[in-house]
Amino acid sequence: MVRSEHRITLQEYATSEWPIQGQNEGLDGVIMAIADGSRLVQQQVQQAALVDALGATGDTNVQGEIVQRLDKASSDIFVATLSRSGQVAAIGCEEIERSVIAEINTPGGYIVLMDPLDGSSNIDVAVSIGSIFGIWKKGQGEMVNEDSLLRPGNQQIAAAYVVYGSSTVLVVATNGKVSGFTLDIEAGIFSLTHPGIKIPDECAYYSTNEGNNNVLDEPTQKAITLLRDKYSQRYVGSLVADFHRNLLKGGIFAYPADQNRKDGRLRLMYEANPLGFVAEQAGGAASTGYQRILDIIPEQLHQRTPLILGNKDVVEETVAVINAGQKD
Ligand code: AFP
Repeated sequence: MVRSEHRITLQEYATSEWPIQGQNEGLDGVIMAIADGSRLVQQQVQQAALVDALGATGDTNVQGEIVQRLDKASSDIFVATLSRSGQVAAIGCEEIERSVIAEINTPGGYIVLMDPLDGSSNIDVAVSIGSIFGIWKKGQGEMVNEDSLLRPGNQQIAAAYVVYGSSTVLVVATNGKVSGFTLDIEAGIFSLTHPGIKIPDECAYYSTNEGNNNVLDEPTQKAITLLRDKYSQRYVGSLVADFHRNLLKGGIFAYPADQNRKDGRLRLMYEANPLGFVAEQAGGAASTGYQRILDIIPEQLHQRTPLILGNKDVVEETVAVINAGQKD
């Protein structure tokens, strides 16, 4: 296959774009650690059925959900690559109940919260899955402990996610800039393929689990019906894949609270906050239905939240319908 012109590699981009004006020193190391880990996870995802790595471990995680063998493998991989980077002081992870604190409390450094493999129920059926990362910077000289991870999303300095789909794409958001890199599997190199991502003004899709309709309250049902009347439905069941499509094509993702899930389904610290940050940097928005996601003051590492995420105008319209209904 003939390749087009030389593309900027992630390594080249990382060294020139991060750190930004002398700030965020070492952020390039964190992003490269995520890229290194995602290459290994991509290989495992691709090979899983051939090397008998599909299926569950037999354990449940802190949320009471079944842990897939690839969940565990991905968690181990990213903990290792992030720890090795020397830039990460603490890691919070969906698959690990307590946070992982680096042995040496470095004076600088980053705090990373991650969902190492999002969309577990899609692993065994060859449907797109992904990894999600929120990145915070700890204070100069600050000693981190478990509570240090409970920072609001508006203090993130970067966020990233990877989609393992028909291609493997890493998207990184820093202040005001969202860039996408595609993995050349043969060369093992990520190159810039999606510079300056902005959510298109036009909303094409809505993504929600329509099977939950009967357990939504009336205002939320109304808001979803309005989305159904205007847009095409696309729902993969891996947040990261649904979000990626909506980011590139224009769309809104909604997993609101319902009778069975009063606090919502998705995790604040390593799903909603990072993707909310990416959405905002790309011109979009993220809300619980009542509050900006990034302004939530977290209480627990694994807490859940309702999530409405995507095109700013459509998120705002949806939130307005939900709120108007509550006042009736
Ligand atoms: P799993 O990792 O357990 O498959 O959950 C995936 C997820 O957290 C998120 O990626 C999806 O958007 C959402 O759950 C799908 O939930 P439903 O299966 O209830 O629609």
